[in-house]
Amino acid sequence: MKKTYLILTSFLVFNFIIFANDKSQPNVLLICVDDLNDWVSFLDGHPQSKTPHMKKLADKGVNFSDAHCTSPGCSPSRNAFFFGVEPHNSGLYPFYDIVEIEPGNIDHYTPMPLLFRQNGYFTVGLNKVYHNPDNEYKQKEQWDIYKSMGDSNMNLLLDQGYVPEKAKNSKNPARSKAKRLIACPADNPKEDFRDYKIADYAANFLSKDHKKPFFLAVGFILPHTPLIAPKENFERFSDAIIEPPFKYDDLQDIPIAGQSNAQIYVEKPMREHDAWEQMRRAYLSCVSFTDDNVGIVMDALNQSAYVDNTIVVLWSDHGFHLGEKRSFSKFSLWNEATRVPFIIYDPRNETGNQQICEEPVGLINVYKTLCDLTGLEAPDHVDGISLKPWVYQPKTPKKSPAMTTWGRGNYTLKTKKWRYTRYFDGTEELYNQSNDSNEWNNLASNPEFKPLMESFQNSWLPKSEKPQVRSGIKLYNVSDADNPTKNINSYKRLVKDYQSSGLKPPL
Ligand SMILES: [Ca+2]
Ligand SMILES: [Ca+2]
Repeated sequence: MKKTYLILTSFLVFNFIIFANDKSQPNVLLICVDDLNDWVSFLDGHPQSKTPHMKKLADKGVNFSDAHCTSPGCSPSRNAFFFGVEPHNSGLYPFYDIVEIEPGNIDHYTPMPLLFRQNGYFTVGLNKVYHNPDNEYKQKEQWDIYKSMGDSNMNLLLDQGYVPEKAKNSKNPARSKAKRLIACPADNPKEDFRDYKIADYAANFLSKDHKKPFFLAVGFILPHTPLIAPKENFERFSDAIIEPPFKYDDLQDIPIAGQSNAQIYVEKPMREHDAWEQMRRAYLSCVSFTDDNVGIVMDALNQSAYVDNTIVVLWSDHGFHLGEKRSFSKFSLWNEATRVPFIIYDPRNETGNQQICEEPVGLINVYKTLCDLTGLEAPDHVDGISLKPWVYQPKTPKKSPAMTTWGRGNYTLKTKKWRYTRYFDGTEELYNQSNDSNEWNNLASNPEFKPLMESFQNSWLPKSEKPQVRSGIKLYNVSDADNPTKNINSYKRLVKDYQSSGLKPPL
């Protein structure tokens, strides 16, 4: 009996060592950035963006320059990413506390970190991987280590940016109810910031010996609001900030279901206080701070034993408006909110690295792509396709568009030439990207394009939609088949209010 046990143990140990040293089993480093739009120096979003570390990674790997989120909100985007399921198949359209969702809705899914763990990986999650507080969901099953780190007390330089009065007058502006619109530097060392803390933790992890292959997910929270970064990062943007392309009456040719996605309740105070430039400067500063932190992680990887055997994926959960379409932040189906930076660097990729893939791709495909690149089998419930053909041959033409969902019944498709959007009430938008990349001229009412729009509908829009998962729900900023009037009505009230303010109204 004892002898059998010993033989079995040594067999397991032997196998384990073989597995740990098996070069074909690569590590995964997932760099998850919150609310990062195309204002990065490896895309064409803003000419003043300064992101040398992310650019270095984009230049080294495959830079997917026309990548789009599955949903333009943290919670539905990240749920789709980590479960690998489209919102119309999961019913996870709006924001949730997924720990509160009733059994039978999502517990049959294998989240991405769990799949890697079940296949012998050591899994580490840092800060915002899922939407907070969803990191508690199956935390013990999914993660060997899960760490959350907060900012230390922030010493805000209130007069060196934009801070709403309500926040200024509060005892702790950075934690006040009005914190969302704070855009100013803090006179703290970088070590006080949570994003630096996790970069440092990840760098330390990468400097250590690990017996198993690892799946390391680093979740940076900036440039999510409040837009607070070290003074040093703000000082990099002392020049006047160039205004992004903007059209006053842009919303005029957009159906009301789409218009109501514009966050004019932020656009109005920004104009009243002439604060857009400060907001944009703060955004660029926060992006540059995130870039510094990505640099810390990448430098550590490059100096580590894992440099030749680690797949790096950098992505953001959705984009961000900074005044375009009279909107702020996310929650829309326009390019500003759907387009995301997306890089895959696989050191084994001799044919595709150092190239740009200009084909439209969706983040829903990351689950299957990572399975394909690491040799794991994706569970049956996972949607999307593997992007491996484009990772290895980035110039391969791609027929399928990238699709983004925002609430049940609202979808947008991005092809190389077109953006086609259909809302829950049947209204539509169509933009020709080859001469209207700002999406200013809605062609949907032109009968010439009717057949094209019908072919988009028939070929690519979902034929059925799972009902919205209801339990534990937090609904806001969605006008959709389940909540058709609330957001539209509040938008109409805001437009009226705007019109009486003396400012140039959106319509
Ligand atoms: Ca986000
Ligand atoms: Ca327009």
